[in-house]
Amino acid sequence: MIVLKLGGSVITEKDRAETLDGDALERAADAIETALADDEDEDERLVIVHGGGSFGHHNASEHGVTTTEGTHEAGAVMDIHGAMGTLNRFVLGRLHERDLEAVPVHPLSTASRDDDGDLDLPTTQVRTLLGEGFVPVLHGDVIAHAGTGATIVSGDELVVDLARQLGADRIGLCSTVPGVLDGNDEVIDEIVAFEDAADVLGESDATDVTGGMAAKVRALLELEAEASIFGLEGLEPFLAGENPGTTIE
Ligand code: IP8
Repeated sequence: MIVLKLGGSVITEKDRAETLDGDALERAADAIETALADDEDEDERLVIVHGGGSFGHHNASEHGVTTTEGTHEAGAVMDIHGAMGTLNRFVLGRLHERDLEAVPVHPLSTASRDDDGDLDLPTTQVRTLLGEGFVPVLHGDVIAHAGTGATIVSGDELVVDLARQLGADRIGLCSTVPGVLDGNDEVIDEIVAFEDAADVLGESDATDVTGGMAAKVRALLELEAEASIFGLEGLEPFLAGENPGTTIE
């Protein structure tokens, strides 16, 4: 079973509010279609999570909402969730055009955080959808947070939690870069400890309320399953079982 994250910066123009990168999304959808068509036994289960990019992050920062700073205003929740819902419909639309049985799972309606900020993401729905042959498509969202109102849950956090709960075999993060880059802009093939790449792991440069590459690597290192970070050109090879980009053990 594979958990795949489509980075928000990959499928949107990240610096222009609510602007889709239609070509990139088409390419991603083509790669997913190819992978599922090649899966003769139909046993390759896939869960997709997408990030926000220019949908969601701008709304979240306008309302001062982060993963820890919450809001008690329904209008703010609707703004952020609405933007993510719009992007989710774009993603689903491209998958449906390819006859893939993709259905949305909105974290606002299922997930929450406790007083300590720990995520509770019920997965019965996702498991059942998978068992029935659907491709669940989740997204970063705004969710209920005990004592804080509502805060952001990033796609990365969902990927890590889903991978752990569902016992994913492989995790893929499709990003704007071809992998984690070293000081000479070369892809680091493998990271087994944060220290392997600590000096090159900076923060994300555009508006991103949920952290950059460093946060991704830290979270993936905690997982049992092997994870890969790769660019759009790596998506098809990844889904075909190869290890493009950076492998995080
Ligand atoms: O792009 C965050 O998801 P991410 C979504 O995976 C928001 O960090 C800001 C609602």
